[in-house]
Amino acid sequence: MAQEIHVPDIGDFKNVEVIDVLVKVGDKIEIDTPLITIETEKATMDVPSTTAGVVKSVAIKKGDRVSKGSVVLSIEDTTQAAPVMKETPKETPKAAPVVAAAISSVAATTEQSVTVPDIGDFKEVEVIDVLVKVGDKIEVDTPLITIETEKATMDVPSTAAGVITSLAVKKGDRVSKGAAVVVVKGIASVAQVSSAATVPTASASAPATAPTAALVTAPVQSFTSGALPVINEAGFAKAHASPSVRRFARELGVDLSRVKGSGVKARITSDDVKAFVKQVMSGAGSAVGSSLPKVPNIDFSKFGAIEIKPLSRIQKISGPHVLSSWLNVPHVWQMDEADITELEAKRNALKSEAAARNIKLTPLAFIIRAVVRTLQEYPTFNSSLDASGQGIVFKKYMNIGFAADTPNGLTVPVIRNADQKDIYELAQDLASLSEKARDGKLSAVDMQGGCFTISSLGGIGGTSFTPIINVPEVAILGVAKSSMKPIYNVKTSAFDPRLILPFTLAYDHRVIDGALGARFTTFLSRQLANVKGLLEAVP
Ligand code: CAO
Repeated sequence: MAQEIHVPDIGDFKNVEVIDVLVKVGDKIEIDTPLITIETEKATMDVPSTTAGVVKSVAIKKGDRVSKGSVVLSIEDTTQAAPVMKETPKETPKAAPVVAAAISSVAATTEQSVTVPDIGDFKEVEVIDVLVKVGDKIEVDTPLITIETEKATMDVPSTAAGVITSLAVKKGDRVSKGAAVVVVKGIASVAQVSSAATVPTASASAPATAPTAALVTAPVQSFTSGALPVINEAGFAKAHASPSVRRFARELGVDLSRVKGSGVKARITSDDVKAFVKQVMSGAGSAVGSSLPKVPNIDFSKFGAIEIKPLSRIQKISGPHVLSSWLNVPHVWQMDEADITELEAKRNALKSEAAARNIKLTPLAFIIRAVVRTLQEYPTFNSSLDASGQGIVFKKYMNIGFAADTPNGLTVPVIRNADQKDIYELAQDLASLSEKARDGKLSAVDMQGGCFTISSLGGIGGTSFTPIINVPEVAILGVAKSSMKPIYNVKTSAFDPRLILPFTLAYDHRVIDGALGARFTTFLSRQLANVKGLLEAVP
């Protein structure tokens, strides 16, 4: 049976703007699933569903204005629960209007008491979260406490800036309009605020306590290399959290649908978000990794003699980097091969001339040149996901890294501006950087700024392998050993002996799809077969 869901009692507010519609026709929703977000001059509120079922029609859109009783949508009730009376909804906004606190007394340089503002008809409302502590430096709008009536959950933000000198409430307390929340000291100039007149809206708010800020800066940057998963917008919208916690999660790039709520009715608190970020930072790892089963801890000495050697410094650094890529990046490996018969003939012909100039002309220089031409054709492979995971950063420069095997472990020196270098210059850079790598003399700068990496095991052996992307790059090329193969010639109907180079392109499937991956390898294969093109002067 279809039921209409209405905007519940929202106090004295009328014609309130709908700033977000969180569901669509066909969505299966539960009781409490947020349906729309509305914004008054006092508060931002999510209007949750009062029944479970499937959305049949949505009566409003973003930008519409609604009042108490406005139809939000109609639902086919799959639970057969008793219908909810239109005018007296049982449930009202779950996630939170942000209600500004009032400053009961103002003294520009002395202490100020911040009190609970006008919260409508509600009295003795429970404090379900205290978001600050004594000593915290807060701004105007920093959420102080979260209170919950039977109708709504609200954050009470500060109307004063400064340092908190005392807290007047604790979790579980009951407060009414005018109750003291905190005392704040050290405000430069804050105009007196009366609760109804000049309260800020939720969008101006920023949870900016000192410890939080410290948490945000460094780790979040490193997460952008892939540790935090991309936000699932549908899940994020449905998460049971107040607007301030949502904003906080957005700032940190946390997907709320992955956070377990410890609050009332599993509501997600800011502490839950912080704990989630800490968990990711600590290497309990990414949101993905945290649920991985542990590797068994075996005492190998039970089975025979053993010797334990420490990992090298390079291994200690590169291990977590490789693991991060492996856990966070959905890899696809596209295998292909190139006919390099002509290329090798030409390289051998040029070898002595190059050697006279003290240049060792290895196949890798040609491969880098071919990769550069391919990246120019397919610039998506010369990109990275941006910090939010919602955009792609296209790089206008082209620095190519190459994996170098050294006695101390794997390093990846970077050839700068590879697109501006010809085969000989690339070969020179390869030789000098490889030597530095082997001698352990690479500087940090030598290994920074790479856009795309090539890992060549061709000088060693193997028919193919699946390289791991060097995040935050989005692709890597793994080159295996070339060998003579009989290739069928349609013109002569005979098999010709050709030198075939096998290679594998690994790419990040969040950025590159399969068709593009195959186009890249096909184009690369053609470049490698066209040695004349590779030897052309670089424009
Ligand atoms: N097929 C067949 N032979 C190949 C080849 C290929 N794909 N690539 C190189 N060779 C040959 C070269 O022609 C050279 O022989 P010649 O001296 O007769 O010309 C020989 O192998 C050695 O080449 P090289 O390895 O010294 O030079 P390079 O420029 O190809 O490679 C470097 C330099 C630093 C990439 C390489 O020494 C190296 O360290 N490779 C290992 C990379 C690695 O560890 N990757 C794995 C990373 S993931 O764990």
